[in-house]
Amino acid sequence: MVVIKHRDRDTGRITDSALSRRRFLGLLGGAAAIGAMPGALRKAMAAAPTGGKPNFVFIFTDDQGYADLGCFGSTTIKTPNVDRIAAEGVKLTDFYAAPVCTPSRTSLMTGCYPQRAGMGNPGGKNVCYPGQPEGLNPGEITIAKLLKGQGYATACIGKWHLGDQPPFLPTSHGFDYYFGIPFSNNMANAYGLPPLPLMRGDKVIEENPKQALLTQRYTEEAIAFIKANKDKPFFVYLPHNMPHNPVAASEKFRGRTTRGAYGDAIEEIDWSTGQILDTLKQLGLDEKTLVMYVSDNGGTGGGDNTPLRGSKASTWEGGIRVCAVARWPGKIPAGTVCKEIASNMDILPTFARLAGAEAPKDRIIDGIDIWPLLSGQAGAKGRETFFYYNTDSLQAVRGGKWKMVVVEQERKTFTKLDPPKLYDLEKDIGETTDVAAQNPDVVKKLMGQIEKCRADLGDRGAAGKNCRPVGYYKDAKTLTTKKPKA
Ligand SMILES: [Ca+2]
Repeated sequence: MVVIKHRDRDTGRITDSALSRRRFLGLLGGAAAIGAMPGALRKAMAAAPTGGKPNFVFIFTDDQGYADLGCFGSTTIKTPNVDRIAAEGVKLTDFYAAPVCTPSRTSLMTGCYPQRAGMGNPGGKNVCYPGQPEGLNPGEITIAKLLKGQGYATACIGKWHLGDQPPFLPTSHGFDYYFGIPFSNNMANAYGLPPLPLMRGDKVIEENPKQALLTQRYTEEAIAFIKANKDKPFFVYLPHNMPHNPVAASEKFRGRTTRGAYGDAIEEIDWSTGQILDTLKQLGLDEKTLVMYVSDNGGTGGGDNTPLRGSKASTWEGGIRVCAVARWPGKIPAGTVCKEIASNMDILPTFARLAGAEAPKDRIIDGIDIWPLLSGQAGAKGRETFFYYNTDSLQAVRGGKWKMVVVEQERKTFTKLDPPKLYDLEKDIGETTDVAAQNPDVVKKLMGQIEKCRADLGDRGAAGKNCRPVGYYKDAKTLTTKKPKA
């Protein structure tokens, strides 16, 4: 039982309301119920969740389409476990990442626009390549470093893609443990590159691991880490290599969908997610753990981004707006939908706050604390703006329901638009009809934002005044070497 002191506003009489634990947790979980709570409790709730430091499990998929989850409308791929996260938590419809892997992961790790952290286009490339001297600067403060500072056990299991040289690896960026492939699963033999490395810590333990077994192996590693660290707060970052090309699923999942290997791989990731949820439940950690599931960018090839336009590697919504769900029983109200603008930059300030840490104060952090959104606080607002970059090209801005595009992309051609185009995403989520001419005031306001951002973060050919340097390692070499032909 939980007893709450309650002063009646009219009579001034103090009464006790006894609630069962179940009802109490139900109250904590209900957005509507928060408004009906006694004032002191409501205030405490708004300030911070109670009950010690929560665990975090952040599942990140690679190139999964916006519509390729049951809870985002898929009828061809079954994802009951991820759907359960949404049903028992929150679905975020307007969650943004970046058009491709490396910048997206930079945002997640640093709480910043990738350009801010020097990783918008490291070494002039769209993503990090094997043996490249550039990577995430060791001077950056990652979410893993922050949580480690709060006593968390931290693991990165899967695809890293923020540099494969010693100072850039997960174990140099705040993770106690690393297991996985440090870049994309296609960056190997077929592209004239050395064999694909599978690493544990900072050592290569295998070359060219079987792609079809990656999801299963990552799942086993994640579960083992959770079990080993069940008695202290932990942060498990699980960036799957799947469903990135060459996409593959283990035998049990092959042929399960009409969507080929892509659909099978997502159903296997869904199984993996179920295994993790089951483990948390068995260990009694459900109510102590925030689980989040997000794609790193839009779908491509086999992916389905309906109803969004475009796909991966573009700043059309289909390239950069991603499926996202989060669950924390008793803290995040069940079955809620958040349509406010949020992004993977916002994870660092949010997790930091929940863990009792502060986001870094000695540098610009672009992320905002979205706990009020996730926890369904009445009137909570998301980001006021979101800027769309493709490598170092500033292409669009979103403010409220409006998206203004200044550079339009058709395949690899970027075209500067003058005048810009304006889309009302509330009425026209597919970005079909330019309404700039009818809304000159909106265009003017958003153009001011674009100009500010251009000075701050830069734009093709012009450096931003507030960007930090990319990391550089002069003795860079690939983790594996090509075998001479026999
Ligand atoms: Ca990706």
